[in-house]
Amino acid sequence: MNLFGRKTVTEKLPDGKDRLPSGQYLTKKWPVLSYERTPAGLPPDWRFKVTGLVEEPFELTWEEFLQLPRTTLTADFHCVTTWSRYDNTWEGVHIREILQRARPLANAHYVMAHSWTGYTTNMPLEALDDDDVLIALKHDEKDLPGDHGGPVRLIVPKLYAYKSAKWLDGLEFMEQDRPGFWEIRGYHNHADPWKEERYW
Ligand SMILES: Nc1nc2c(c(=O)[nH]1)N[C@H]1C(S)=C(S)[C@@H](COP(=O)(O)O)O[C@H]1N2
Ligand SMILES: [Mo]
Repeated sequence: MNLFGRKTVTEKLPDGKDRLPSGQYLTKKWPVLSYERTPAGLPPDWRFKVTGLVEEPFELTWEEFLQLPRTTLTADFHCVTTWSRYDNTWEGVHIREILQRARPLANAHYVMAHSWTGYTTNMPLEALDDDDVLIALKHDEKDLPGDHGGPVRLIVPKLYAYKSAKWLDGLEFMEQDRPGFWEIRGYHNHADPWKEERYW
């Protein structure tokens, strides 16, 4: 009980961490955060490109990408600028659909996500290869709006949202780590919200 006689309940995640990471506040709105201008839809020559250290590099056209099996999951979203939005329902292609086709080599330790706008973001393969990571096409049952990365973006719920590249067109598997767009400009390389890995 606090001073006002209300219970102060801190929601916990199954692993015991606070659901709301320290330094974050909750919003029901969904702010748009983009460095670049929202592109005017998918480029006609868009391909989803899996490159680098994988046994089976591949490219998919939009029509081929849409044929991949779909999954739906609900996850919280945490932006480094301190807003969090709970219970986003994402529909898209689970990352393991991609990983099982590509088969990363033993020396693939990092991944660079690429946007067709030029945005990039890096993460350990371990962070990408997780149960709740997907390439999203829908949010809360609607096609992903252009401002939010539509028609196709990456979602990595356990890291700050700058790892969730909007307007995705490829994943590059690497042996050595390399900083992406914001990581070069001072955002933390790893970005764990529960460790407040915001800037470095
Ligand atoms: N291509 C691209 N992806 C991006 C960004 C960006 O500037 N460009 N910003 C990142 C940041 S900092 C955040 S918080 C989220 C915001 O996603 P939203 O605009 O859908 O809320 O997208 C991430 N992905
Ligand atoms: Mo962000």
